[in-house]
Amino acid sequence: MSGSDERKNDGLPSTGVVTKARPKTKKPSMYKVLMLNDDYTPMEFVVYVLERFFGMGHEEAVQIMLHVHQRGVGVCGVFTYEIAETKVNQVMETAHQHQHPLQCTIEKDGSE
Ligand code: TYC
Repeated sequence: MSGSDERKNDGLPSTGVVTKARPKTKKPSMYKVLMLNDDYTPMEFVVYVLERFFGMGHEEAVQIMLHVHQRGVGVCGVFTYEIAETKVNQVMETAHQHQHPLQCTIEKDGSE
């Protein structure tokens, strides 16, 4: 290099990576995926959605569906923003395909 900013042979400026000594250790914010009740979506369809997109077993899916049916809203899971957004999109897309008005939303998780 002999004081210049060029490599031995290629004549191009050399490149480098600047690294920070102090690693960032912040945990990502977490987001709840909420399922909302309505009067028209069949119970079996909600159970199917919970099993398919939230990896729930049948018993758990039935419990969550009944909770939403009785209380109006329930938590399907807590995820990073990108995953939560994907889950909501998958639920809304599938509900729309089947012409059900099922609604799902994201809420920032308070317990951090
Ligand atoms: N209330 C619906 C019914 O009686 C069932 C239902 C449950 C719909 C949960 C949406 O998120 C929901 N068919």
